[in-house]
Amino acid sequence: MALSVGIVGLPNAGKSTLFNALAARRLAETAPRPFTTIDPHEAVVGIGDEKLEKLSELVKPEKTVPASVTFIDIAGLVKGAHKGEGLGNQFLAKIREVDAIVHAVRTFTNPEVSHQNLSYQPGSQEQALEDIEIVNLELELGEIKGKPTIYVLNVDEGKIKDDSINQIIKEIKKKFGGEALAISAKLEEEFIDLEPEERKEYLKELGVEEGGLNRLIKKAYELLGLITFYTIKGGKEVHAWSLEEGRTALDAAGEVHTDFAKNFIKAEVINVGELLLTGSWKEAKEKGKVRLEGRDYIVQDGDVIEFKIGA
Ligand SMILES: Nc1nc2c(ncn2[C@@H]2O[C@H](COP(=O)(O)OP(=O)(O)OP(=O)(O)O)[C@@H](O)[C@H]2O)c(=O)[nH]1
Ligand SMILES: [Mg+2]
Repeated sequence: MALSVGIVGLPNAGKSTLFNALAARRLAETAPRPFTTIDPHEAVVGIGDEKLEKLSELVKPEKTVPASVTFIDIAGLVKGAHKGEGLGNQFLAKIREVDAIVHAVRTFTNPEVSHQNLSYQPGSQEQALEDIEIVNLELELGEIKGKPTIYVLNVDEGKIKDDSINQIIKEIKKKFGGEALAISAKLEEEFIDLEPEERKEYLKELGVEEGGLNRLIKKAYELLGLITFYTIKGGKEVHAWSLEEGRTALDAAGEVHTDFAKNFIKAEVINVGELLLTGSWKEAKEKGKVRLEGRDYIVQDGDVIEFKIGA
Protein backbone atom coordinates (compact mmCIF):
# COMPACT_ATOMS: atom_id res chain seq x y z
CA MET A 1 0.00 0.00 0.00
CA ALA A 2 1.15 3.55 -0.67
CA LEU A 3 1.35 4.71 2.90
CA SER A 4 0.49 8.29 3.79
CA VAL A 5 0.94 10.03 7.12
CA GLY A 6 -0.33 13.47 8.14
CA ILE A 7 1.50 15.56 10.74
CA VAL A 8 -0.78 17.48 13.10
CA GLY A 9 -0.30 19.46 16.29
CA LEU A 10 -0.56 22.90 17.84
CA PRO A 11 1.21 25.81 16.14
CA ASN A 12 4.94 25.83 16.91
CA ALA A 13 4.96 22.19 18.04
CA GLY A 14 7.77 21.55 15.56
CA LYS A 15 5.70 19.86 12.83
CA SER A 16 7.58 21.39 9.92
CA THR A 17 10.92 20.80 11.61
CA LEU A 18 9.99 17.12 11.90
CA PHE A 19 8.66 17.08 8.34
CA ASN A 20 11.91 18.51 6.97
CA ALA A 21 13.90 15.96 8.92
CA LEU A 22 11.77 13.17 7.45
CA ALA A 23 12.10 14.57 3.94
CA ALA A 24 15.85 15.09 4.55
CA ARG A 25 15.40 18.45 2.86
CA ARG A 26 14.29 21.84 4.12
CA LEU A 27 11.06 21.94 2.16
CA ALA A 28 8.92 23.71 4.73
CA GLU A 29 9.68 26.99 6.42
CA THR A 30 10.14 26.77 10.19
CA ALA A 31 10.03 29.78 12.50
CA PRO A 32 9.44 30.62 16.15
CA ARG A 33 6.04 32.13 15.40
CA PRO A 34 2.67 30.40 15.11
CA PHE A 35 1.10 29.72 11.69
CA THR A 36 4.38 29.63 9.84
CA THR A 37 2.98 26.88 7.69
CA ILE A 38 0.06 27.95 5.56
CA ASP A 39 -0.17 25.67 2.55
CA PRO A 40 0.40 21.97 3.14
CA HIS A 41 3.66 20.38 2.05
CA GLU A 42 4.05 16.81 0.89
CA ALA A 43 7.15 14.68 0.67
CA VAL A 44 7.62 11.09 -0.46
CA VAL A 45 10.20 9.54 1.82
CA GLY A 46 12.04 6.30 1.04
CA ILE A 47 12.16 3.99 4.03
CA GLY A 48 15.66 3.08 5.22
CA ASP A 49 15.89 -0.71 5.06
CA GLU A 50 19.04 -2.71 5.81
CA LYS A 51 17.69 -5.88 4.22
CA LEU A 52 16.93 -4.00 1.03
CA GLU A 53 20.51 -2.68 0.98
CA LYS A 54 21.92 -6.18 1.43
CA LEU A 55 19.59 -7.60 -1.20
CA SER A 56 20.71 -4.89 -3.57
CA GLU A 57 24.38 -5.66 -2.89
CA LEU A 58 23.68 -9.30 -3.72
CA VAL A 59 21.57 -8.79 -6.85
CA LYS A 60 23.44 -5.72 -8.17
CA PRO A 61 20.42 -4.38 -10.06
CA GLU A 62 20.34 -1.29 -12.25
CA LYS A 63 17.96 0.30 -9.81
CA THR A 64 16.93 -0.05 -6.15
CA VAL A 65 13.62 1.36 -4.96
CA PRO A 66 12.72 1.51 -1.27
CA ALA A 67 9.17 1.33 0.05
CA SER A 68 7.94 4.84 0.69
CA VAL A 69 5.73 6.92 2.92
CA THR A 70 4.16 10.22 1.91
CA PHE A 71 4.28 12.73 4.76
CA ILE A 72 2.00 15.74 4.79
CA ASP A 73 2.74 18.83 6.88
CA ILE A 74 -0.20 21.12 7.56
CA ALA A 75 -0.86 24.33 9.47
CA GLY A 76 -1.14 24.21 13.26
CA LEU A 77 -4.52 23.38 14.77
CA VAL A 78 -5.90 25.63 17.50
CA LYS A 79 -8.97 25.55 19.70
CA GLY A 80 -11.97 26.19 17.47
CA ALA A 81 -10.18 25.10 14.29
CA HIS A 82 -13.22 23.10 13.20
CA LYS A 83 -15.18 26.37 13.23
CA GLY A 84 -12.51 28.10 11.19
CA GLU A 85 -10.20 29.45 13.92
CA GLY A 86 -6.59 29.72 12.80
CA LEU A 87 -5.54 28.06 9.56
CA GLY A 88 -5.58 24.34 10.22
CA ASN A 89 -9.24 23.81 9.49
CA GLN A 90 -9.10 24.18 5.76
CA PHE A 91 -6.50 21.47 5.58
CA LEU A 92 -8.29 18.95 7.74
CA ALA A 93 -9.60 17.46 4.51
CA LYS A 94 -6.01 16.44 3.73
CA ILE A 95 -5.82 14.62 7.03
CA ARG A 96 -9.02 12.71 6.35
CA GLU A 97 -7.29 10.92 3.48
CA VAL A 98 -4.17 9.71 5.30
CA ASP A 99 -3.59 6.22 6.72
CA ALA A 100 -2.08 7.41 9.98
CA ILE A 101 -1.52 10.56 11.98
CA VAL A 102 1.68 11.78 13.54
CA HIS A 103 0.69 14.11 16.34
CA ALA A 104 3.57 16.41 17.27
CA VAL A 105 3.54 17.45 20.92
CA ARG A 106 5.90 20.12 22.14
CA THR A 107 7.91 19.48 25.27
CA PHE A 108 11.09 21.30 24.22
CA THR A 109 12.31 24.41 25.99
CA ASN A 110 12.90 27.45 23.86
CA PRO A 111 11.77 30.78 25.26
CA GLU A 112 11.83 32.31 21.79
CA VAL A 113 9.18 29.95 20.50
CA SER A 114 5.72 30.98 21.64
CA HIS A 115 3.10 28.56 22.90
CA GLN A 116 -0.69 28.87 22.84
CA ASN A 117 -0.67 28.68 26.58
CA LEU A 118 1.18 31.71 27.95
CA SER A 119 2.15 29.89 31.12
CA TYR A 120 3.62 27.00 29.08
CA GLN A 121 5.62 24.62 31.23
CA PRO A 122 8.13 22.86 28.96
CA GLY A 123 8.32 19.18 29.70
CA SER A 124 5.35 19.11 32.01
CA GLN A 125 3.06 16.12 31.70
CA GLU A 126 -0.10 18.13 32.34
CA GLN A 127 0.83 20.52 29.55
CA ALA A 128 1.52 17.72 27.07
CA LEU A 129 -1.79 16.01 27.85
CA GLU A 130 -3.69 19.28 27.65
CA ASP A 131 -2.09 20.14 24.29
CA ILE A 132 -3.01 16.73 22.93
CA GLU A 133 -6.59 17.07 24.07
CA ILE A 134 -7.01 20.40 22.30
CA VAL A 135 -5.82 18.98 18.99
CA ASN A 136 -7.69 15.68 19.37
CA LEU A 137 -10.92 17.50 20.07
CA GLU A 138 -10.50 19.55 16.91
CA LEU A 139 -9.79 16.41 14.91
CA GLU A 140 -12.87 14.78 16.33
CA LEU A 141 -15.06 17.79 15.65
CA GLY A 142 -13.56 17.85 12.16
CA GLU A 143 -14.86 14.27 11.73
CA ILE A 144 -11.42 12.68 11.88
CA LYS A 145 -11.91 9.82 14.27
CA GLY A 146 -10.30 6.50 14.99
CA LYS A 147 -7.22 7.09 12.84
CA PRO A 148 -4.11 5.24 13.99
CA THR A 149 -2.06 7.88 15.78
CA ILE A 150 1.58 8.13 16.77
CA TYR A 151 2.27 10.81 19.34
CA VAL A 152 5.70 12.32 18.84
CA LEU A 153 6.97 14.15 21.87
CA ASN A 154 9.25 16.79 20.46
CA VAL A 155 11.88 16.95 23.19
CA ASP A 156 15.09 18.84 23.90
CA GLU A 157 17.96 16.93 22.34
CA GLY A 158 19.45 15.70 25.60
CA LYS A 159 16.15 14.41 26.92
CA ILE A 160 15.21 11.69 24.43
CA LYS A 161 15.69 9.01 27.07
CA ASP A 162 14.76 10.99 30.19
CA ASP A 163 12.67 9.27 32.85
CA SER A 164 10.24 12.16 32.97
CA ILE A 165 9.71 11.89 29.21
CA ASN A 166 9.24 8.12 29.45
CA GLN A 167 6.62 8.75 32.08
CA ILE A 168 4.74 11.13 29.78
CA ILE A 169 4.92 8.57 26.97
CA LYS A 170 3.35 5.97 29.27
CA GLU A 171 0.58 8.35 30.26
CA ILE A 172 -0.17 9.27 26.67
CA LYS A 173 -0.48 5.63 25.62
CA LYS A 174 -2.71 4.93 28.61
CA LYS A 175 -4.93 7.91 28.05
CA PHE A 176 -5.17 8.14 24.28
CA GLY A 177 -4.05 4.72 22.98
CA GLY A 178 -1.95 4.47 19.85
CA GLU A 179 1.82 4.72 19.89
CA ALA A 180 4.10 7.34 21.42
CA LEU A 181 7.80 8.09 21.24
CA ALA A 182 10.26 10.89 21.92
CA ILE A 183 12.15 12.58 19.11
CA SER A 184 14.15 15.77 18.97
CA ALA A 185 12.89 17.26 15.72
CA LYS A 186 15.56 19.95 15.82
CA LEU A 187 18.34 17.39 16.19
CA GLU A 188 16.90 15.23 13.42
CA GLU A 189 16.71 18.28 11.18
CA GLU A 190 20.36 19.06 11.86
CA PHE A 191 21.18 15.51 10.77
CA ILE A 192 20.26 16.50 7.22
CA ASP A 193 23.69 18.11 6.95
CA LEU A 194 25.65 15.23 8.46
CA GLU A 195 27.15 12.12 6.88
CA PRO A 196 25.67 8.80 8.11
CA GLU A 197 28.84 8.05 10.10
CA GLU A 198 28.71 11.43 11.84
CA ARG A 199 25.06 10.82 12.71
CA LYS A 200 25.90 7.49 14.30
CA GLU A 201 28.62 9.11 16.39
CA TYR A 202 26.29 11.87 17.49
CA LEU A 203 23.55 9.43 18.48
CA LYS A 204 26.06 7.36 20.42
CA GLU A 205 27.09 10.42 22.39
CA LEU A 206 23.45 10.96 23.30
CA GLY A 207 23.08 7.32 24.29
CA VAL A 208 20.49 6.61 21.61
CA GLU A 209 20.87 3.49 19.44
CA GLU A 210 18.69 4.49 16.53
CA GLY A 211 17.69 7.75 14.87
CA GLY A 212 14.23 9.05 15.67
CA LEU A 213 12.95 8.87 12.12
CA ASN A 214 13.64 5.15 11.81
CA ARG A 215 11.95 4.58 15.13
CA LEU A 216 8.97 6.61 13.95
CA ILE A 217 8.59 4.70 10.70
CA LYS A 218 8.91 1.37 12.52
CA LYS A 219 6.14 2.42 14.89
CA ALA A 220 3.96 3.39 11.95
CA TYR A 221 4.52 -0.06 10.44
CA GLU A 222 3.60 -1.74 13.72
CA LEU A 223 0.58 0.41 14.25
CA LEU A 224 -0.74 -0.21 10.76
CA GLY A 225 0.21 -3.89 10.83
CA LEU A 226 2.45 -3.64 7.79
CA ILE A 227 5.12 -5.98 6.51
CA THR A 228 7.71 -5.60 3.74
CA PHE A 229 8.16 -7.82 0.71
CA TYR A 230 10.68 -7.49 -2.12
CA THR A 231 10.70 -8.00 -5.85
CA ILE A 232 13.85 -8.29 -7.97
CA LYS A 233 12.46 -8.23 -11.52
CA GLY A 234 14.81 -10.88 -12.83
CA GLY A 235 17.76 -9.07 -11.27
CA LYS A 236 17.06 -5.74 -12.99
CA GLU A 237 15.35 -3.82 -10.21
CA VAL A 238 15.26 -4.50 -6.48
CA HIS A 239 12.11 -3.03 -4.99
CA ALA A 240 10.70 -3.00 -1.45
CA TRP A 241 6.93 -2.83 -0.95
CA SER A 242 4.74 -2.48 2.09
CA LEU A 243 1.71 -4.69 2.56
CA GLU A 244 -0.82 -5.27 5.32
CA GLU A 245 -0.10 -8.37 7.35
CA GLY A 246 -2.27 -11.34 6.38
CA ARG A 247 -2.55 -10.39 2.71
CA THR A 248 -2.11 -12.92 -0.09
CA ALA A 249 0.31 -13.35 -2.96
CA LEU A 250 -2.46 -12.07 -5.23
CA ASP A 251 -2.77 -8.87 -3.15
CA ALA A 252 1.00 -8.44 -3.30
CA ALA A 253 0.91 -8.85 -7.09
CA GLY A 254 -1.73 -6.12 -7.23
CA GLU A 255 0.58 -3.78 -5.30
CA VAL A 256 3.25 -4.21 -7.92
CA HIS A 257 1.00 -3.93 -10.97
CA THR A 258 -2.74 -4.28 -11.59
CA ASP A 259 -1.93 -6.53 -14.56
CA PHE A 260 0.10 -8.77 -12.27
CA ALA A 261 -2.99 -9.49 -10.21
CA LYS A 262 -5.13 -10.02 -13.32
CA ASN A 263 -2.74 -12.45 -14.98
CA PHE A 264 -1.32 -14.09 -11.88
CA ILE A 265 -0.16 -17.68 -12.33
CA LYS A 266 2.25 -18.48 -9.50
CA ALA A 267 4.67 -16.76 -7.18
CA GLU A 268 8.25 -17.87 -6.60
CA VAL A 269 9.09 -17.07 -2.99
CA ILE A 270 12.11 -17.13 -0.70
CA ASN A 271 12.78 -15.22 2.49
CA VAL A 272 15.35 -12.47 2.07
CA GLY A 273 17.50 -13.85 4.92
CA GLU A 274 17.68 -17.25 3.27
CA LEU A 275 18.42 -15.75 -0.13
CA LEU A 276 21.28 -13.71 1.34
CA LEU A 277 22.69 -16.85 2.98
CA THR A 278 22.43 -18.87 -0.21
CA GLY A 279 24.25 -16.27 -2.27
CA SER A 280 22.16 -15.94 -5.42
CA TRP A 281 18.66 -16.44 -6.80
CA LYS A 282 19.99 -18.98 -9.30
CA GLU A 283 21.66 -21.05 -6.61
CA ALA A 284 18.62 -20.81 -4.36
CA LYS A 285 16.50 -22.17 -7.22
CA GLU A 286 18.92 -24.97 -7.98
CA LYS A 287 18.95 -25.99 -4.35
CA GLY A 288 15.16 -26.03 -4.27
CA LYS A 289 14.95 -23.21 -1.76
CA VAL A 290 12.66 -21.07 -3.88
CA ARG A 291 9.09 -22.21 -3.27
CA LEU A 292 6.24 -22.07 -5.72
CA GLU A 293 3.17 -20.53 -4.11
CA GLY A 294 -0.36 -19.97 -5.33
CA ARG A 295 -2.59 -16.90 -5.19
CA ASP A 296 -3.83 -17.60 -1.64
CA TYR A 297 -0.39 -17.83 -0.08
CA ILE A 298 -0.12 -15.44 2.89
CA VAL A 299 2.86 -13.18 2.29
CA GLN A 300 5.42 -13.12 5.12
CA ASP A 301 7.60 -10.22 6.22
CA GLY A 302 10.84 -10.32 4.24
CA ASP A 303 9.58 -12.49 1.37
CA VAL A 304 11.36 -12.00 -1.94
CA ILE A 305 8.82 -12.71 -4.66
CA GLU A 306 9.07 -13.26 -8.40
CA PHE A 307 5.60 -13.26 -9.91
CA LYS A 308 4.88 -15.62 -12.78
CA ILE A 309 2.47 -13.82 -15.02
CA GLY A 310 0.38 -15.12 -17.94
CA ALA A 311 -0.22 -13.21 -21.13
N1 LIG B 1 14.82 24.02 20.81
C1 LIG B 1 14.03 23.41 19.94
N2 LIG B 1 13.37 24.16 19.06
C2 LIG B 1 12.59 23.53 18.17
C3 LIG B 1 12.42 22.13 18.14
N3 LIG B 1 11.57 21.80 17.17
C4 LIG B 1 11.20 22.97 16.60
N4 LIG B 1 11.82 24.01 17.19
C5 LIG B 1 11.69 25.43 16.85
O1 LIG B 1 10.36 25.80 17.08
C6 LIG B 1 9.93 26.72 16.09
C7 LIG B 1 8.66 26.19 15.46
O2 LIG B 1 8.94 25.04 14.69
P1 LIG B 1 8.12 24.69 13.39
O3 LIG B 1 8.65 23.39 12.89
O4 LIG B 1 8.04 25.83 12.47
O5 LIG B 1 6.69 24.45 14.06
P2 LIG B 1 5.29 24.09 13.36
O6 LIG B 1 4.61 23.14 14.27
O7 LIG B 1 5.49 23.67 11.97
O8 LIG B 1 4.58 25.49 13.44
P3 LIG B 1 3.37 26.09 12.54
O9 LIG B 1 3.63 25.76 11.11
O10 LIG B 1 3.45 27.54 12.80
O11 LIG B 1 2.14 25.46 13.08
C8 LIG B 1 11.08 26.87 15.10
O12 LIG B 1 11.78 28.04 15.45
C9 LIG B 1 11.93 25.65 15.37
O13 LIG B 1 13.29 25.87 15.10
C10 LIG B 1 13.16 21.36 19.11
O14 LIG B 1 13.10 20.11 19.14
N5 LIG B 1 13.94 22.05 19.97
MG1 LIG C 1 4.82 24.42 10.23
